[in-house]
Amino acid sequence: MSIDYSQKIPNNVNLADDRTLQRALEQWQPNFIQWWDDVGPDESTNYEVYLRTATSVDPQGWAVFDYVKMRDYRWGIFLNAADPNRTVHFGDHKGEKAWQDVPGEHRANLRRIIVTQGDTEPASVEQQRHLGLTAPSMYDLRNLFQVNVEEGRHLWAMVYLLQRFFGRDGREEAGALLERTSGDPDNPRILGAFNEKTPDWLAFFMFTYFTDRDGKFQLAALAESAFDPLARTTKFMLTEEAHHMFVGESGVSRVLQRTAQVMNELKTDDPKRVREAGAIDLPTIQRYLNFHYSVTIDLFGADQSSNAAIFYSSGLKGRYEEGRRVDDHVLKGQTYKVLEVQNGQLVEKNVPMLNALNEVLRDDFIKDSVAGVGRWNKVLEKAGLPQRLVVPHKAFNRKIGALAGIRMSPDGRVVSESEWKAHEAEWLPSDADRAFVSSLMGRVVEPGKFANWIAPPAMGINRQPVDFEYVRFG
Ligand code: BYC
Repeated sequence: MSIDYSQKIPNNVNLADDRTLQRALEQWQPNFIQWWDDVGPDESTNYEVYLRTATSVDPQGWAVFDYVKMRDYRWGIFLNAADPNRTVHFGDHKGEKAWQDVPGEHRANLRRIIVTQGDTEPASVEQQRHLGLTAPSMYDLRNLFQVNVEEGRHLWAMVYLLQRFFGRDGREEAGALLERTSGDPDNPRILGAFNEKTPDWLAFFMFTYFTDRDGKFQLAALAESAFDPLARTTKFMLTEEAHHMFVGESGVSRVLQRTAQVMNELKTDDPKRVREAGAIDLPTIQRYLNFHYSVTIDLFGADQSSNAAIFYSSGLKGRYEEGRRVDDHVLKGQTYKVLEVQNGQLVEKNVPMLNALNEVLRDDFIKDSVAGVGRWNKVLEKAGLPQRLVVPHKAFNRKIGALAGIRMSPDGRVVSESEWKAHEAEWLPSDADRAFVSSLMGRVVEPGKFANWIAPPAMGINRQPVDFEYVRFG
């Protein structure tokens, strides 16, 4: 399973043995580079960045670090090792041998899932393209670029599946993945959160904490798939994804650490005074959290979805940690609680579990997210501050599913339109909040220096010192 780097496209799938596929991918490759040049990280072409590159899919020592110009990064196709005895372990095909090819009857659905997954990867690169110009440190700049090149690789992962298993439509879909653009009114990305802006570094950290975590849960669900190549490729993507969530979690922690320090120095919790001292006040951080959390939980789809039931029963997409659950893994006749509004009140109702699998995954995501917010609160606690961050109610600011469009306060009260209007600027980032955060975003890139609004990290990348030269500007 070692990766062949002597090829134009590094891979561990014996690409050289399939000349037609190799040619198709080699034709797509310059279009990918063109896309990277057009909408990838701004002004970064000549930078040499201290990046990790996958060298194997062995969890022990799978990557090396070195200086790389990003457009020379060796994007390639890396699948986890195959288990020849693997069987389908949920849904109607439970117990059958896992599929090495796409069964005709599931072709359209599988293609749709792979395209939706693939679409998010380049979208996030597009959303983050200007952030390098306002990096709070060289360390953070490197992390941004690491995330960007790996999202590019995740696009390769999905494009491989499309081109290898879906013939002509697969090639067309691979092309279209480079044509849609985040936020483009005429040809937008598929899912809502991937058309939002990521205009500043607080937004970037919230995105990598919350939205990359959607990636973790969706990829984990796809890693259960009966379609073995999808399972193997998403398993390896999860290895890379962990660092992205680390960037978000530690990024927000460091913002909080700096804010707490300023609050303690000034002995104040007055947002105005915290802002005057050049730090980000806690209510603004809470509003950013509310926004990114609510937009991200929409990514799990409608609370009741017949697609979700079909994806599960036909073996295309499992649950998070399917193998660890103790039930029949078929779920027929079982129920799950979802929320809806009746007479102005939120009520729970039981629905068939198979139709509620988007909600099941959303609830798993929520548990995991809340745990990390608890770790953020430890930063405040350690600083001796009584304030705490909280995740808003699940029904707050939703645009997808039964709760879409319901006016709801973050603490879970159904509110009138006028109450919503009166409080919106306390609950979600206002233009003024965004303008303030953006006013702090100067570029700090001398090794070891950090912008005033964020604390340095506890340690560097790959055991390098914090003041290591992570980026060499050409
Ligand atoms: N925005 O029946 P429903 C990542 C659409 S993130 C706009 O609930 P379903 C990453 C839906 O497509 C992980 N539209 O749909 C993170 C459907 O449209 P059609 C990405 C939405 O199929 C950071 C209609 O509404 N991976 O990797 O049950 C950086 C009805 O909805 C949205 C995946 O998502 C939305 N938020 O569920 C980089 C995995 N939500 O058919 C990367 C693959 C729903 O009526 N995708 N719609 O036109 C899936 O499994 C499913 O497509 C979804 C939707 C769970 C997303």
